[in-house]
Amino acid sequence: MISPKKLFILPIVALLMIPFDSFSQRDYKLWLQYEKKNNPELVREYSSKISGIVSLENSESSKVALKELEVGLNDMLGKKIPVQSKIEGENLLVFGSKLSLDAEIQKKLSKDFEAINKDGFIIKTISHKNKKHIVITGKNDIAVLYGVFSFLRLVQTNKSIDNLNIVDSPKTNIRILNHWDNLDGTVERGYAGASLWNWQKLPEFIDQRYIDYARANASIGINGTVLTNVNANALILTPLYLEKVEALANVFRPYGIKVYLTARFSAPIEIGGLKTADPKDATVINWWKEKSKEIYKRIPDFGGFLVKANSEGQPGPQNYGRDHVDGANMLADAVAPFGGVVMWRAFVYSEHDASDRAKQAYSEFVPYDGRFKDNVIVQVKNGAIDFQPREPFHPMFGAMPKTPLMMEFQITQEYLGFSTHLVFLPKLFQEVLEADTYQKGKGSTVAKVVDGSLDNHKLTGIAGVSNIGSDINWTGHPFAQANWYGFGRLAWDPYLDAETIADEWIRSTFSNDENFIKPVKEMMMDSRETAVNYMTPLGLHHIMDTGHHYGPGPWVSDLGRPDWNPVYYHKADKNGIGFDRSKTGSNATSQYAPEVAKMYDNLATCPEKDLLWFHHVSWDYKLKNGRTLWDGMALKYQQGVDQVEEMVKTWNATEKYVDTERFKEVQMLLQIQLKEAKWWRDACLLYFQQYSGKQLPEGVEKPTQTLEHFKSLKFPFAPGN
Ligand code: GCV
Repeated sequence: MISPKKLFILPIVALLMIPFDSFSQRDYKLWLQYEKKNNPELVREYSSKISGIVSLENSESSKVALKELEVGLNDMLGKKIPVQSKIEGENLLVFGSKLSLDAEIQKKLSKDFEAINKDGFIIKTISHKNKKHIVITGKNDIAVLYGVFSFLRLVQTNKSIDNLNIVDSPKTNIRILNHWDNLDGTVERGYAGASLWNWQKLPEFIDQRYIDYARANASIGINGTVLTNVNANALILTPLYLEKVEALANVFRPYGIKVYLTARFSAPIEIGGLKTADPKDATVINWWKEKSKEIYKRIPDFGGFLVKANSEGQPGPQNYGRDHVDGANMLADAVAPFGGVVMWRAFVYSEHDASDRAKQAYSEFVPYDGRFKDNVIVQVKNGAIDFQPREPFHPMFGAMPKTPLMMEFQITQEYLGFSTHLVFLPKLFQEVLEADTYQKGKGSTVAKVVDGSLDNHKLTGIAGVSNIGSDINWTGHPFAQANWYGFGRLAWDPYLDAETIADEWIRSTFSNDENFIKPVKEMMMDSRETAVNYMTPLGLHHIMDTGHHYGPGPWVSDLGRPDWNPVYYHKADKNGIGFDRSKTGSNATSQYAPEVAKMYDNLATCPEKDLLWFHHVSWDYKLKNGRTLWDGMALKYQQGVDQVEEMVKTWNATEKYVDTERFKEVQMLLQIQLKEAKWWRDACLLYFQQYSGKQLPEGVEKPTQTLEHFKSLKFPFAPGN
């Protein structure tokens, strides 16, 4: 018999025997869990179609693909699948690029090869010498790697692999993460720990994280990374750092990920010893040419530069009386001989321009249409202000047909509750991509602008401001991993819908059990609207607290620039609330195509979700549901809180389907979200009530704190600032 004392000690010993990382492994493994299938029938079914793996090539990328197949299939099917280099036997999983395939197979797939682009892949069940096999192929080994991940996803999500016939190509060519990572290891707007890049230990020390990062990105088709913050530091372009960048590029290459850097416009002065950074000055032009040559000597597949110029204090061509075209084209000439591109950001608004901030980027950039060099792509945020919980699509989309425009989404949740709030962003991304610009009549969606199909552009791209950091779970919140995943999937195919993405992600990350998937998917799908409800309902925007943007701050009115103050955006007064951007106001609506402008201009047709973005309406304005604006707004705030309560309940009911660590993590985070949703509701309603002068309608909980209390809250060390 075991003594009571031993009974007490045993669990502790057992606990100590668990390797440290098994606590965190699941979180760390992202959507590449490769969970063992517990359905023997399914295992039998898959095994019967994959009796062996045939790797036809030996490149670094093929080795990565082979390892992935071995790890993935062995883990999921719970047995070792033999690997061979020749097609001998039947029901083999054969992979390799076009030229490695035997002539007969190539011929069989010739139509499919015609249909795919450089990064596209084919996954097909074929009959070869009277034996059935599954072939994964593409025009090069990176495309094959994408095919391999896609095949593994089929198995991860319990899909059939019978008679496969998948022919898939990405619709954009630059699918890129923007890291706002500083050289000192901090991350601007980063809420998941420090920067992944350990500049001090590079180039000699290659953190396993770099490899796992590349692998995760490749698995969703991301093919580029900008390592440094757009608020740039010129030092990254010095030999000391370029050597480190080169080391990272070497790690990422087999995964098909190109490295890009941010170019500080004043670098020729700061690190080049020149007196000017004027883009028309011959010494400056030459300096960038030489710098590019130096970079490409180290990194032959270097992607190019991302530039934030003359925006929020960053230097740019306007410092020398030049314009954005002059600046972008000068850099474009420097990287063109090496096949590089320049991604020039359109996030500009000026303290010297008194016009509506939402109009400024369009006003400045649209006249440049058609003047940029071929290897310049203009990077435009999804909305005209700044990554708000909801913004109408940016009017530049649909207004510059002669210029390739790339989308900039923000994956990190600067204005959406940091990494503590569960907000599934693909819903937001999809809403923007589906928006109709009417540039060429109905159906001219933002997605068609971005994938180049509307105006026949060859250079296309989607960027996402990364939410990745050194946290064990990469993104701070286990569900924020879904935003990284979803971004990659939408960058590959901007027409995918958020629900499909959520489904894939849940299955690959947590479980294939329908009892888990259904409620969790619903929770994810509603989560973005929930956040809008408790933060900025009915078109409100930019009412977050100052600087760090953490929590509500609708009262802030004392910042140096009018357009940095929340009061600039909501314009609440005794008469009502909202920013009049219609014909009677700033006329920002006129920047859209006539059909869209008309819809937004007219109170009767302006979608209520965008109401206060475009109109200043009275507190008694009647909403479509018959409520007054004040009551409707108050009820939306309350609804947001109620929805978070529901999320808490939904999650609590999932305990038996999830490992304890992730279950608890999400549970704790949801409690914070609930607390903060109430904070948002109470602070905003108390503040706006001063102007509406009305009681809270029935059904809205009374605040338990005063407005003064909320105003007194200060967060000097809020992360990411
Ligand atoms: C990198 C917003 C953010 C800034 C960010 C800027 C940008 O203003 O608050 O942190 O700077 O956007 O996108 O350049």
